[in-house]
Amino acid sequence: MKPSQLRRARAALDSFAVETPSWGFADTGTRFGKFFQDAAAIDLGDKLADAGHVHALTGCCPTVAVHVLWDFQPGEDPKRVARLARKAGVKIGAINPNLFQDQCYKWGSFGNNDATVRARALSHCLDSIAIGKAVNSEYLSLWFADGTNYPGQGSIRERKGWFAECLRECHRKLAPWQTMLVEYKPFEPAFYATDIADWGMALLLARKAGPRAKVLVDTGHHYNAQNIEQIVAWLLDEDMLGGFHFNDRRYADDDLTLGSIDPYQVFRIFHEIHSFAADRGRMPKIAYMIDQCHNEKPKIEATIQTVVMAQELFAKAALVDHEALRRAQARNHVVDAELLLKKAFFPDVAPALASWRKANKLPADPLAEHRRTGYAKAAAVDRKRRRKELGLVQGGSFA
Ligand code: RM4
Ligand code: MN
Ligand code: MN
Repeated sequence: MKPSQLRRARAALDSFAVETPSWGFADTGTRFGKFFQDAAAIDLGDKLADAGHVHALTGCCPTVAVHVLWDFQPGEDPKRVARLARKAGVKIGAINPNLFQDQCYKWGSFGNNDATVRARALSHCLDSIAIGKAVNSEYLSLWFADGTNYPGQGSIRERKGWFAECLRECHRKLAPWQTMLVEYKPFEPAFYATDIADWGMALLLARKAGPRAKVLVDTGHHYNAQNIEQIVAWLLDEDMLGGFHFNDRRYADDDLTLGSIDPYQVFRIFHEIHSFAADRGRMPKIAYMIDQCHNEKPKIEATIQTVVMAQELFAKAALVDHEALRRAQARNHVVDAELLLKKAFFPDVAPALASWRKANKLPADPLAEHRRTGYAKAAAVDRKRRRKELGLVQGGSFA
């Protein structure tokens, strides 16, 4: 790498952090079942410890997203959770309310035709905002399983109205330093009409909610032919891109590890962000988060693999020569323009990562270092014993 490229890649790495999800360390499964791992986290303490371990190895994951229902015991003191996180060397990141698991949500949450259920969902969101305030979390991350399965089942417009109303109420309770992220997903669990099915719906609802509501792009929540980087560019241009849920997919919401199927797509997404930053003279504020299911891979290894992949692709995208690209675009030099992207994508950025890690006193190879520490083996022994002592049968909810 040329010294100027090294500098650019290093600066990009300095500006990049990615949030790990608490549920990425727990046993998760498919709709058809779960396969358990002895080293999987049992409780929030384990999840935070695992996240802290990943951060210590990568230096790039200072916060952990939590799911209120899965991670917080009823009546849990949020300050205790914040202390637990601090002890593990991380902070609590996005707060994810759970609006899909309780029986009352059979017919939806904010889109439910029963006003008492909508009120209950809203009050859970307001509790989540209060938790966020108590632990200094900037983000409330909203995903809704709401939708209908059959034509005629519900009034599409009425449900839209209920969503707009409830989201506005949520927004009213945000602290000035908090942001509300609205996630979209085309289908599942609703298979006819998901209430927030695409980025346009999320954008409109976020706009109606208020200025601190933004759109969250989960990379897995798109159809195969959809151009995700174009959506990202539009959201950036509208100042409406709030954050990402990173994962990869072959079909739909497969939650595979980032870049495992199509690293070039992730590169192209990052390129749009770097290109926006180059035009505006500043990096936009974006919450980069992982939302993955590690059903077959060891969870910590999969998380490290994801983080390193994200760093590599972010650094590569920083190497695109924006001025040359502009010139090529102005002259309609299609081949040259395309090659400028490829020229940044293919070279190995390992030297930049190595020098960044060295400067930050981090292990040269986080995955190898993780294996060397024996952390996962020790966790497996400890957690297997604790499960037995607690009489825990692995299972229960999704994470
Ligand atoms: C959804 C969506 C949400 C995640 C749930 C469990 O598909 O991606 O972000 O919290 O799954
Ligand atoms: Mn998601
Ligand atoms: Mn998903």
